[in-house]
Amino acid sequence: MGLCVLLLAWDGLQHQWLVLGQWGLGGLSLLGLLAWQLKGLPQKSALSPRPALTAAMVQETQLQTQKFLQQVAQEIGDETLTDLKQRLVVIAEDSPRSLRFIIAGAKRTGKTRLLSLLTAQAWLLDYPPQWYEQSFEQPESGLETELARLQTADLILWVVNGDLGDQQWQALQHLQCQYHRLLLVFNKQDQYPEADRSEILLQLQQQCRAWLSTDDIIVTASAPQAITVRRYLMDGSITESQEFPPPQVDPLVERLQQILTTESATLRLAQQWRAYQALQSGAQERLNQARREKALPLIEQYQWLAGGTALVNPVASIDLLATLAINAQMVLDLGKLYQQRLSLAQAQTIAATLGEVLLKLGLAELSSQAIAALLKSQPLTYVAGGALQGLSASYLTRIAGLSLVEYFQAQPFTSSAPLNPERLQQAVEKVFAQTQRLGNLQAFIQGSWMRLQQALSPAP
Ligand SMILES: Nc1nc2c(ncn2[C@@H]2O[C@H](COP(=O)(O)OP(=O)(O)OP(=O)(O)O)[C@@H](O)[C@H]2O)c(=O)[nH]1
Ligand SMILES: [Mg+2]
Repeated sequence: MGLCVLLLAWDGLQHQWLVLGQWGLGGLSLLGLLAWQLKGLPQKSALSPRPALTAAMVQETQLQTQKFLQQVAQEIGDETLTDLKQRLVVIAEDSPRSLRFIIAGAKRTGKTRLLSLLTAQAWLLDYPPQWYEQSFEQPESGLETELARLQTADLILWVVNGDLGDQQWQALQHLQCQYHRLLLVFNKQDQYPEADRSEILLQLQQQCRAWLSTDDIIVTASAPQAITVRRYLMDGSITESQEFPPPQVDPLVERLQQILTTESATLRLAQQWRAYQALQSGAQERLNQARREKALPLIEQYQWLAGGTALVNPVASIDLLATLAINAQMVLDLGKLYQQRLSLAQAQTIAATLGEVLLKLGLAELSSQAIAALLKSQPLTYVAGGALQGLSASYLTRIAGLSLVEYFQAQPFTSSAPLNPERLQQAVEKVFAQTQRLGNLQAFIQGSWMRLQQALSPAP
């Protein structure tokens, strides 16, 4: 725009250059518009391609998994991990087996037709591949479940009939990050005229160029449409008939034969690598579960402590209430449970940050209001002020405690990593969203109120 203004001024001064100036203005405006358009386009964030998988890398992953299982076993008991340890041995043995090929893609893209053509081929191997079909639904909430169903595939043939949608593109990226071998099959090519077909192919190649070689994007027609064939007979008459051209899958079969001859070992390595990763996640889940079971009673203790204090000594502001609710000792205790090496000063910083997050997100205010509204419908009004503060403090302690559990859970084993306030905030948001449902809050209030009264009543 600045350049346009300059050109305008220059244009006014130099009359003899009028025509050229107008061209310049027009051109610059067009350029500006183009740049604006390009900038406005959503930028796809491409995951960077993984380095090629080697036997040494898989061995390293095996050792890591073994070590991790040992660490977890030390903490939660050997017997809880017996099955996972057995699985570790089975994966390492890697006994001969057929490779699993999954034909995946959106509905009605021609997967079943391809499957029947490919299973009919003679795959001259001791263990011919096993074929499966898997429809890819456009998931509304996350890709995870869809991708999990492809986890066992050694090779995925992803079938499209044209452009690759955004979600499919993301799915493919995630799959390649998990070392899944991918082939992109552009099927039903007979539906397009030659020029459009080349253009779509080029676009697919461009979209996936960071992690898929052009050899792995293959054009097929698994069941071409019938075409009308016109024959001119000797007597001058014309007959017309419908004929089905033969399927065109030869390039795909060739590519698959090539992969089977040259890459079988790598495909098996990748499957081993994924199996070790799955084993680690399995162990991590059990560890989280066991730690959570220990963390909950601990959080409850601090809940009653904060609730009781606020009930007896109501504080003047919501800020003070948040401070009272989050105790550095709770951070230390939970940190210890999650094998985080925290000093008292670090625990205090975390407690203060948590308090700030609760206030910043307006959660302290919000939960206090929600509790006040619920209290109005309960026969507790005679102590409403104290009750409101006690219950709010308990509730905030609970949210803070559960957020810490969420936060520590994602930290590596015995870590002394510095606090990441952003991740802490995400943990708080997640926990708050889970606990905020009305039924949960109501149940919490009923349970807590009884508990707080018990804590207050003088011992017999
Ligand atoms: N024109 C054309 N049609 C095809 C081609 N391949 C398959 N079809 C047609 O597409 C339709 C769907 O084919 P299927 O093989 O059942 O597709 P699918 O992906 O298994 O479908 P779902 O299992 O329902 O998701 C059928 O009517 C096929 O005849 C092709 O190469 N060209
Ligand atoms: Mg099908």
